Amino acid sequence: MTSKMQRLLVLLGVSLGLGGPAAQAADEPKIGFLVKQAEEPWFQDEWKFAEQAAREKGFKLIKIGVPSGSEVLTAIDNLGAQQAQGFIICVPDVKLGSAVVAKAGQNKLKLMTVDDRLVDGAGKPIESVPHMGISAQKIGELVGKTIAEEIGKRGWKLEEVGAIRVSYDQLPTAKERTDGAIASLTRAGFPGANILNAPQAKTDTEAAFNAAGIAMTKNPKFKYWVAFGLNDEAVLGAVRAAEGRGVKAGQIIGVGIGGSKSALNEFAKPMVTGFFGTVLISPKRHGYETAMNMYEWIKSGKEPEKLILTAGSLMTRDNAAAVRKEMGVE
Ligand code: FCA
Repeated sequence: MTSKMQRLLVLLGVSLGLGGPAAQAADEPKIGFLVKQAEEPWFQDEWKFAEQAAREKGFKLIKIGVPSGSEVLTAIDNLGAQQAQGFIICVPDVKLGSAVVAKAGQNKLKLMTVDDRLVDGAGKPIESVPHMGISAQKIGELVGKTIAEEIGKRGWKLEEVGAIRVSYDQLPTAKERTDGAIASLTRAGFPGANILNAPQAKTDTEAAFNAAGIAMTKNPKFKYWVAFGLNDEAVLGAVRAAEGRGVKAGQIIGVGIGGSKSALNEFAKPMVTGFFGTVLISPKRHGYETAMNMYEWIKSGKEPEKLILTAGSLMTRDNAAAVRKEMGVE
C-alpha cells in the first residue's frame, strides 16, 4: 500500500468515525435564545436556565446577543442557515414586531417572545406570538407599596421626599411597572408634584445614573429621595447618582425589579446602601420554561400558551436567600 493510499484510508476512517455522532447532532433540535442585553445579569440567568432545559431534553441552544434591530434580523437569518426550528427572543425594540414575525416566517422558525412583547405598526401587542412576560403593573404596585411603607417607618415628611421615576416609556412593560409604582405611592398620599421623571436613553445602569443625576440637580430642595424604574439597573443608577451627590444610605429608598446578581451584589456589601430592596422575578420561568415550551412545540406540535405573566416577591437584604430559595432560582 502506498503511503498516499494509507493517508486516504486514515482520512476516510476519521470521517467515518465522526459520521455517527455528527449525524446524530444534526438531528437534535436547535433552538435560538436571543436577548437584547447579553451583559445584563437577568439575561445571563435566563440563558443559564434555558441551558438547563437544553441539557435535560438534548437540544442545542443557540444564544445570541442582539443589541440592535439589524443584529436581530441577521441573527434570525443565521438561525435559519443553521437549520434551527425555532427561537425565543427579547427584542431591543418592541416596534421591530412585524419585521421579526416576517423574518421568522421566511426562515420557517417558530417564534416566542420573552420579557418584552412585540407590537405592530399601530403599537398594539402582536397576540399571535406566544409571550411570557412579568405582571408588570402588579409588580410595580408592590415596588410603590414597599417604598411607601418604608417612608412611613422612617417617619419622613412626604413634602420633603423627591421620587425619581427612572423611565423608559417606549417599552410598554417598563411604563406599566413605573405606573404601578406611582399608583401605590399616590394611594399612600405621596404628592404627585414630587414625582420627577428621569427618562433613560437605554435600559442600563449608566443611562439611569445620567437620567437620575439630571433630575436631582434640577430639584435640589428635597431632603430625602426614593427611586424606582423598570429594573434593578435603573434603580442602582439612581442610587449611585444620589451617593455621588452626598445623599446618605439612610436618606434614600431604592426598590428595583429583578433580583439577580446586580441586586445580590448590592445586598452583599458590608454597609447598607440606598438600594433597599427589589421584587424578585423568575429567570427560571422565563429561561427554562420558555425553552421547554419551544421544545415541546417543535417536538409534538403543542403550541405554547399565548400569554403567561409571571409574578414577583419582595426581596430585601434580610430575606434574600430565603426568597430566592422559595422561587427556585438559587
Ligand atoms: C425587560 C427589562 C429587563 C428585565 C425583563 C424581565 O426586558 O429590560 O431588565 O426586567 O424585562
